[in-house]
Amino acid sequence: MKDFKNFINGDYVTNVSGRTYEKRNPVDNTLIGHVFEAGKPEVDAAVAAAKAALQGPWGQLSVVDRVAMLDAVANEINRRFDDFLQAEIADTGKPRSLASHIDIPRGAANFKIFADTIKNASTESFEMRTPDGKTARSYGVRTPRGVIAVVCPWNLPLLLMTWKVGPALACGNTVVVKPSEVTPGTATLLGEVMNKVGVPPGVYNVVNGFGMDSAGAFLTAHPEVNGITFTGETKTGTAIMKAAADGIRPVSLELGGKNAAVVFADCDFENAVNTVTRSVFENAGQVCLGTERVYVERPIFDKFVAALKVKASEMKPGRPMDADTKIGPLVSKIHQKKVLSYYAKAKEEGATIVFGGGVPDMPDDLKDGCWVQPTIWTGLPETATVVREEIFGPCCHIQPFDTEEEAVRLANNTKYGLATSIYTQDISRASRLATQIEVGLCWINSWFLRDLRTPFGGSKQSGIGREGGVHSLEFYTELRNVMIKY
Ligand code: NAD
Ligand code: 6OD
Repeated sequence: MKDFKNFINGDYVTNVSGRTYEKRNPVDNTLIGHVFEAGKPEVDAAVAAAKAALQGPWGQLSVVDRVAMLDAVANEINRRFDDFLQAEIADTGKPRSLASHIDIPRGAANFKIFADTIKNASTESFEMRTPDGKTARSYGVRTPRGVIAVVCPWNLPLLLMTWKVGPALACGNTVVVKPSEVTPGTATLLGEVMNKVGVPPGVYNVVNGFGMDSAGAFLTAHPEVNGITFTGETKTGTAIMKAAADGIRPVSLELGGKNAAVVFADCDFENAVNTVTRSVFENAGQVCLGTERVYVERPIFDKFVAALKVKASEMKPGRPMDADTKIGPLVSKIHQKKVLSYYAKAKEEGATIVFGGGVPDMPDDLKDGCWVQPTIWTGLPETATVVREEIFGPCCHIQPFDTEEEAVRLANNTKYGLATSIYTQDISRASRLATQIEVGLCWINSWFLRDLRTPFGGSKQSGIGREGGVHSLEFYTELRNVMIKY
């Protein structure tokens, strides 16, 4: 049985309230441990430690030394790869093959990339004549914003947390992280890494707990927090933006999506089917970039639906460590209930269920896990609930289209604007659509192919701001101007 404590000022601590909650394994619902919920006193202590650390040795480090420390963090995550892997798998139930391929390597890479970015970041400089005929030069200086609150979801816990902690620390800030209540493991473990490599106490802090009336709300409302970076649902982003309005704190928001894949008849069919299979079912559909709406040009519609059905039938659910497991459970009972309610709604609204639609038949020892079947629907109108709302499960609706204009209209028919993927051999058409479809991220003949130097973020209600490469500096630093009159 494990205790998940808070990590404040370099120490693992419980709480004054004595309040804990259970962390259960999504694979079989067995109890993994107890999480010490941070209340106001713990959040206050974490923010105070983060503020104090800005004035201590961390604030005095040269960029070169800070970069060396972040490289050491990445190396230590890699050295303890199996510990992180186990923690991530215990929290999420995701297949080992996936976590070892994406979550943990990216957890380390997120420190390396931003260490490299900050090493090479420059600012602008201008010379001008002054009214009295002299010369002046102005230049930009980037300074850390201060204490950054990092509020994270549960779907890619280490990846998404370090995606924000990496640049925040690289820019010289200190952080207080609030991991999702259902995935406290890797954020908590990262405290050990920080201590091991000598990151000064207070630079990295973790407060565990829930959102409303708990650690999340206490942290985002805290007046000594200088910026809030958040990944999660759009409605939570709305609440956080309101909290940030008090004190005029900047926010970076990476929010929900209802992403479309657009498949043209001239696509490389095998690539399109394989890639859409990944974008719909990977991580049991719990990827913000995942596809839940598939639009297929009519001549290949039936063939595509049949091929995706075969792929769905091959998504074998099972234990994370089994080599033949292709899909894990959902993250929690709460989320399973939500996704199954959408499965029921699709049926009620008249969907043709091509595959799935319920809970898979699992062996007795796994029956109590958070399983749902990979699911494909056709035949629904654009107004149907499962075509409109983000489900965050392994499911999609597939619909035919006849013209390029119709495909663009359908893809844009959503309040979200996170990601899209387009499948065609016609690169002119692909480039055209890439700007017509209203999203922050457009993949062509691919999906979730990442170059960490590029801007990442959503349009419309999928977010505010861009992170990645130098774009992260916009949020994690304050850009000042210095003017010298000679
Ligand atoms: P969520 O919004 O429910 O929770 C995210 C975090 O916010 C959790 O740590 C939670 O405790 C905290 N929180 C909740 N209410 C809060 C409040 N009032 N104040 C402060 N903190 C609060 O999201 P989730 O269910 O954990 O994650 C799934 C969602 O995240 C989906 O909508 C998905 O699309 C989105 N997501 C987006 C991206 C992206 O990059 N755009 C990436 C991953 C996930
Ligand atoms: O790859 C990334 O940097 C990133 N932020 C991925 C987000 C995935 C959403 O679930």
